Amino acid sequence: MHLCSMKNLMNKPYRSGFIAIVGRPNVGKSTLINQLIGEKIAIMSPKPQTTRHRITGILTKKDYQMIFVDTPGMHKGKDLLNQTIDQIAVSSLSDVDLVLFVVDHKKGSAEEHIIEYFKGQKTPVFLVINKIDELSSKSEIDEIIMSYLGSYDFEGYYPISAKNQTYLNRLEESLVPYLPEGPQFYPTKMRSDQSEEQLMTEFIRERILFHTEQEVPHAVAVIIESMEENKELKTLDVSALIIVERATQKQILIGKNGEKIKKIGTEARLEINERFSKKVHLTLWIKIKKDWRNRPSDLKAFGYGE
Ligand SMILES: Nc1nc2c(ncn2[C@@H]2O[C@H](COP(=O)(O)OP(=O)(O)OP(=O)(O)O)[C@@H](O)[C@H]2O)c(=O)[nH]1
Ligand SMILES: [Mg+2]
Repeated sequence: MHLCSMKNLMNKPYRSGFIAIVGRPNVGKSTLINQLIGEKIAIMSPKPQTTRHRITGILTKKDYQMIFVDTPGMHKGKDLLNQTIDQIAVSSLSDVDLVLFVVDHKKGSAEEHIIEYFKGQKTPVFLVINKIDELSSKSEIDEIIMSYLGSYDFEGYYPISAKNQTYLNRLEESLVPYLPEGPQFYPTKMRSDQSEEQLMTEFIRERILFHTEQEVPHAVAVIIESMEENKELKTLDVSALIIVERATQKQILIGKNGEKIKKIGTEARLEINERFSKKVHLTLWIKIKKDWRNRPSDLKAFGYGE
């Protein structure tokens, strides 16, 4: 054996790469990214279309760095906001080293629509079958896999439960060979490329998703208006604006005697306090902006789009 090949055996090359997580809304993509990197960087909710941005989660180990890209659930939406966020997911397919296509139950038309996007590109795709905790037997997993055989040449099939962390280690190990040799792109402690401000708006929006129904969650945007250290009280004073489309939605958010908005505010504040280890004083305002989801300038102002 040559000396240089011995050296290669002893010094494993560092690997680093980008892995996109795509799939239909609500299959558990954000839950998966949070569990993989061990920190909540993407909000999660039982409502479809929770994620609206391209969110980066960074996992750094001794031998490799994986940069996961969480994407909005792909579907054919009607309004401009939906088309914009669908485009974010589609554009995440290129310029990555690997794609994790997350599904839960059997293949439907949404999955077929997404598979069409894979056909035009060369990036390898893993089929990740999530929520296996909801299945009662292994044969149900086999049935799901069978329903995908023949529709695309997947690189591998990975049943998991993101919620219960089942088989996540196995999935992570299987990703390593797909990372090219490369440098550590981000500092070891960095978990996401989101700013504090972005995370705060998302935590507030998550609480709104939990406390509202039907069209309200989709009609809401949140922006931080101001953020200031209060030296006297040793607090961080944050003022956030919740945008809705109609007066009825504003009423729903306020709730009887203002109880709903109070609850949303308290829960968001507690989470922000804990996450940033700061005592936060949070003030929420609600503003009506008719049809903002169809106005390019509003979408941009509220942080949507690339
Ligand atoms: N039973 C079960 N539920 C899960 C699992 N993973 C995620 N969920 C639930 O599925 C729902 C959707 O999870 P998200 O992570 O927000 O899904 P998403 O794919 O990011 O959704 P969008 O952002 O809307 O595209 C939440 O209620 C999660 O708790 C799992 O492994 N098992
Ligand atoms: Mg999501």
